[in-house]
Amino acid sequence: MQLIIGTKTWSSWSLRAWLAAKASGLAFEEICIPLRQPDTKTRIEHFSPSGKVPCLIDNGLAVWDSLAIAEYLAEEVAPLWPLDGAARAVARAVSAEMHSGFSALRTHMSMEVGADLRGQGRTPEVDADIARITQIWKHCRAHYGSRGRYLFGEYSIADMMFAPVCFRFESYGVQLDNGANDYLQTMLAHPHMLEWKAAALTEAVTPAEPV
Ligand SMILES: N[C@@H](CCC(=O)N[C@@H](CS)C(=O)NCC(=O)O)C(=O)O
Repeated sequence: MQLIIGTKTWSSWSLRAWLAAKASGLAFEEICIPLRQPDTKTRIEHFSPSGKVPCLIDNGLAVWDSLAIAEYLAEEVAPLWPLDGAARAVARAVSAEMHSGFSALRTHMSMEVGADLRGQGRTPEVDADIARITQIWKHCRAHYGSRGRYLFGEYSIADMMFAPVCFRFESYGVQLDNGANDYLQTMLAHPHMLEWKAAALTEAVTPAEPV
């Protein structure tokens, strides 16, 4: 399989699919297309019908969109959702909420892995997004997290969906209470998060407006 992703510093959607591919244990070829370049669109469209990354190519089948890729890997390669039915339903609900919401956070705190942006990006709408995200984290940890350190105990797609938020909270210096901060630190210390961050810190990026 091939996974088409964008610049690791910025591409929050790519991060989610990449984490799913890594967690599945799949041997995949990673093709990274630099974002915010004149030829970015054309290069992505060569692989992805939506013109966006991430896109997974499996034997000629293109699967685009981060959540669809995670679902595909969960069906075809390895179980990536919680095994308990109720936990799985809530994991899907919070993943869908992350996938379709939090536009203020996306707009004002775009992902810049490794950047020091402390204190920037705070608006009342962003604060409301942060409050809802930490509420989700604490609810999941309290009700479903007893078997491990992740939202549903074991590491799952739900954690991967919130992974870019973790890098944002780190860059923008968002202070959290103990319960939420414990989870944030767990995520930031995950080996795949550290691997992505190390790659982001060494890639060549041309400064440009967020996409
Ligand atoms: N909902 C999509 C969003 C994908 C998306 O917006 N990707 C951005 C990069 S993070 C992109 O490909 N932008 C096109 C461009 O930069 O030309 C998903 O979940 O995969």
